[in-house]
Amino acid sequence: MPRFINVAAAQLGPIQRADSRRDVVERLLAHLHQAHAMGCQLVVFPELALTTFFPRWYLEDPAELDAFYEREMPGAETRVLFETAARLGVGFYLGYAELALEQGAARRYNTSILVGQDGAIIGKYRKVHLPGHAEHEPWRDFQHLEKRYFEPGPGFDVWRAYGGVIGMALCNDRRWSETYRVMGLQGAEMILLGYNTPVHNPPAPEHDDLSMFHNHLVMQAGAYQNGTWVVGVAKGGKEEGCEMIGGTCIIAPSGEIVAACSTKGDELAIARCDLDLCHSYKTTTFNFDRHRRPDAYGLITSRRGAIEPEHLAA
Ligand code: ING
Repeated sequence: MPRFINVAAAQLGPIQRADSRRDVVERLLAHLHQAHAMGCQLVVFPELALTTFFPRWYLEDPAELDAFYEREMPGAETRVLFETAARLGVGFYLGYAELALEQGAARRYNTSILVGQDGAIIGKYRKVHLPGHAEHEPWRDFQHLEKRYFEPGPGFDVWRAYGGVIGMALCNDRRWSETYRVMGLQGAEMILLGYNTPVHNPPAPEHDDLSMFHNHLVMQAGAYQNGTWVVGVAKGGKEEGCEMIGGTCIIAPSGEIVAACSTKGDELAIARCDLDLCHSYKTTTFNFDRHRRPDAYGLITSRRGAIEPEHLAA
């Protein structure tokens, strides 16, 4: 029995600071309804899909900062997403800023959830790789304070859902090969990830012209090297003066991009994903049990003992 998921990669254009949760949820609902009309079972939204990318600012007022987080999920303004999912039979992945009370303390995470076609939460993921910096760095055109506003998550999981094995990641996670391998070793057949990526990277402006190349390079490699589908979904366009890349796409286990957005606004890229295509790679080229050698590279798990280039060692 073939296992297909009709997936909608639901790209968002900019979310400005003044846009309310209600404004944004209306856009997400439009995506859900359009995806349903196109026969999709799963909709993948971007990272921090309910607010503007607020880590671009150094916010000193705790109340101003906390307003960007969700204290409950679903909450009053997002419940309609879950109700609509259940009514239409269309589940979703949603990225958002989570404020959790754990052992009486407020903990803040860059989070995503996977919601089933019945509107129930299947799993939650908290971003592992937090890029940027923790202190105000005024030299930058804009800040990237994820290390200040979020705690790192504990790791990567996969869930049995949608007839297959689904994993989640967020944005900078996609640049690290370990992200895909850790989920690949757990049997991932489809990895969902949203991203908010500025074109300009202040520490390395020489990379700016390659931002879209790097975006696709890492996701296509991750898909192929682990025989898994990868769905990468952008929040793109000029958001509070900051140009963000688009590049939303659905990538097959072959590493090929099979669907992509061509704008930087609210747009669906849709593909009929055959989960059994994973088998062709997981049982041959990337048959981990037959070909992988963890005994040969298990010793090097950190930079300890790295050889520095001569000019750096001086
Ligand atoms: N954004 C960026 C990302 O990893 C970044 C940060 C941009 C890192 C450019 C390196 C180069 O796509 C988030 N939110 O992680």
